[in-house]
Amino acid sequence: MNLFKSFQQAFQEHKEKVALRVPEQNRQVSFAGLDTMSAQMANRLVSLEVKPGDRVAVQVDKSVEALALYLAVMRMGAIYLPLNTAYMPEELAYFVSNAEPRVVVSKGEQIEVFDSICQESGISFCCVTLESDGSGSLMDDLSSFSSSFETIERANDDIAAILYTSGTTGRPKGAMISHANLASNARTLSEVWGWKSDDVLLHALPIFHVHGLFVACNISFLNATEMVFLSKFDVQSVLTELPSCSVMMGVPTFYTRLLQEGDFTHELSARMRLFISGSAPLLEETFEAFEERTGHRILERYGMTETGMNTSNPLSGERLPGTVGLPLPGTEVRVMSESGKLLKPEEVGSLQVRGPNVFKGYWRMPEKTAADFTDDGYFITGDLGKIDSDGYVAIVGREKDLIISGGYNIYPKEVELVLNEMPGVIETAVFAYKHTDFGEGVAVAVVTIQDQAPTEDMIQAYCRDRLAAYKIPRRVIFLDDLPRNTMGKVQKNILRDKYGS
Ligand code: MLC
Ligand code: AMP
Repeated sequence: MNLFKSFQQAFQEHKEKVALRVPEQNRQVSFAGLDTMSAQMANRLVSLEVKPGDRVAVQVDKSVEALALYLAVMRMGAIYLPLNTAYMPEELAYFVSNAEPRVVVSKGEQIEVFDSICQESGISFCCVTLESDGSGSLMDDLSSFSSSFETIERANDDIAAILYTSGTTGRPKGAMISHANLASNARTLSEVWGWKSDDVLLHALPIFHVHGLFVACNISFLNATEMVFLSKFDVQSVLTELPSCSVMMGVPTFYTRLLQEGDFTHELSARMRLFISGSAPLLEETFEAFEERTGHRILERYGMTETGMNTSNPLSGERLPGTVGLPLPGTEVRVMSESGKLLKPEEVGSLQVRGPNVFKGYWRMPEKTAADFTDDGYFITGDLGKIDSDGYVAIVGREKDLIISGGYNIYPKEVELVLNEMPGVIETAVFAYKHTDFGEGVAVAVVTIQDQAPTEDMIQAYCRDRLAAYKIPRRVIFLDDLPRNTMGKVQKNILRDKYGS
């Protein structure tokens, strides 16, 4: 069924309860208020001729209204397609031409970009605006729309959202996530994390990815619990709001940044019952320093855009640093050898997952979908891992060529394809270097044409015009040749060893 029905049931039981507290705007929104706003937005989208199954692409700043829009799209049976606000025009053009949305919601400053995408691609969609302060054409006269909306029936396998995730070919793929995928994950996580009716979640993540949207918001909606809604992770705001919260979710960078603050103490987190980390590896030293400072053992879990959450360290029971915990109830995790043999405890191999949380496939890419699933229905994650004899999963590396920087994924191929087109560049190899704040940073080795070689600044400026800013290589190394093995394949391990620390 439509997941929104489960949310609405909870909202109706807690109409006057605070759903969102926004300290930066000194504003509170109740569950009744959120329900009304999303109903009016759903009616507005209907007036824009959005129908069930249509895509609504959204590239806006984090706000109460943006979250209500997510609910509006879900309740009307359309497909929500969130886009990172850092994406540049060329990246957006690809998403739009691939997804063919009926409506695009963006900031006013992006309207020209989407208008020209519309003209150049020949795909017709309607553009409306939404600003970070909640103004914009989406909101104009919103109160004139009915505040009731009958939730559209959806089958379990109907798609609720498409989230783009880049691939090793450099061509992003739209992961189709169903109502049932989202529902099962939100219910399971509520249970395993012992969600309480008086929990208050400190929300400082972006809402265009799985972590901040599906994990954080869906659990809060399903249980009708309050979120303290910060526009972004700002360490001072987090320190100010922490004393009134009981749960926080973050990428490891959140925790390393908090630890750098002398003001971050045990007392400040006295009401906190749970700090959750994911999206990137949490260093054991961070786990230990955090426990020493606050008395809390961070609960690390493991997930993906395609699968939602797969494993979690336990709420009660041993939280083992360096592991991502146990498979969630209903989710199967296995480790396979290259030849497709099931490996024994402690043996390292390819991590594969199966369960109600696993997505339906890549939008309009049946071959890519087929390639990423085994015959018996396991999704091949591209992560390398092992499982110990107690069932704890540890991620020890990646089969896929991927950099995770501050919780954002960067596929080297995507950056290489852009730079290989740059005048004066012969070839490039993008790899990760150790970054104290983001865990990994983006480095590039560049081979240039003599006498036409661009400078480091020119390379970064070229990327800035074409790629989201977090993908720009911050370390540039000029080489005469890239290291290659006898098959001619670039040896990124050599680059990482030499230039990656
Ligand atoms: C910002 N910048 C980054 C970056 N974030 N560069 C590399 N990696 C990052 N993660 C760059 C900006 O482009 C800008 O560059 C400069 O840093 C300052 O930008 P900022 O916006 O002021 O940065 P800041 O607010 O400090 O952001 C850092 C951060 C943020 C860690 C708070 O990146 C963040 O919220 N990350 C969370 C990502 C997330 O939600 N991941 C979940 C994916 S879901 P310049 O050059 O323009 O100055 C998933 C599944 C799962 O993975 O398991 O959860
Ligand atoms: P994304 O495609 O953005 O959903 O990122 C998914 C990837 O993030 C996974 O395949 C892992 O490589 C990584 N990831 C998520 N959680 C963790 C974690 N707790 N530890 C290590 N890697 C993680």
